[in-house]
Amino acid sequence: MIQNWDQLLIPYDQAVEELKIKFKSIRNEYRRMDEYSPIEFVTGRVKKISSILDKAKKLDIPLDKLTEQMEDIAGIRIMCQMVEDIDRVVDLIRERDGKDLKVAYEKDYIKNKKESGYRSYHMIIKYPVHTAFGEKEILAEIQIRTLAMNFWSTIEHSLNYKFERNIPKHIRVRLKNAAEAASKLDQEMSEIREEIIDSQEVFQVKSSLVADI
Ligand code: 0O2
Repeated sequence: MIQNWDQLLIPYDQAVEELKIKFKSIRNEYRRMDEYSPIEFVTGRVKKISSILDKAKKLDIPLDKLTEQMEDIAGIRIMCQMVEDIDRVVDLIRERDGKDLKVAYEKDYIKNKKESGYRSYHMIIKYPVHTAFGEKEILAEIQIRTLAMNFWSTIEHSLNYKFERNIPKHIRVRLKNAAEAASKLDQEMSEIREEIIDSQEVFQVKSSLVADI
């Protein structure tokens, strides 16, 4: 039994806030230099207590081992426009290994998509948080995905919630078709990547000129 959830979750809250700022800053830097950013937007959350308890039960994690064994109590999601951008973001994170974070391991659900159709690149990191009571290293999961992958997984996640992880077969088949379509959309966009990047750089310069007037 955990007596004080608030205390347990404080470093996770802090880690999510810090990591969001760090990745948003990278995006802002690119934009300020009028360059194409591999990061489109960033979100983050601390898992709800009820979800932590459900997952601990599902994965057989004893509650006194939560902080060592549950990897996604702190979760960051980085959305990219195109699949190639994911590699750039992964490299940006790997470059920080041993600096402000440590990369524990990576899971490539893009090369090895899940049975459900889920695609995303996951990096499990160790992140030091400086709290009022000293330094604490926590685990966090960074999910890196395209906008199309995010669209699909957000919808699939809500259907899983609605059907309590028992999505009816006819909907599952549709979802798999939709996953294929999302993958095709990513491929098509990649084919015209250079043109898209050029057009967005021009568009960004133009909109900043308008904003200056
Ligand atoms: P939430 O609400 O997003 O936090 P698992 O065995 O899949 O339960 P594990 O072993 O921790 O989870 O690792 P995995 O497979 O890398 O999954 C971790 C997270 O990836 C999940 O967290 C989801 O966010 C996402 N994910 C994995 N598989 C799927 C999928 O098939 N569909 C969707 N929509 N998301 C997926 P949680 O705790 O399940 O959920």
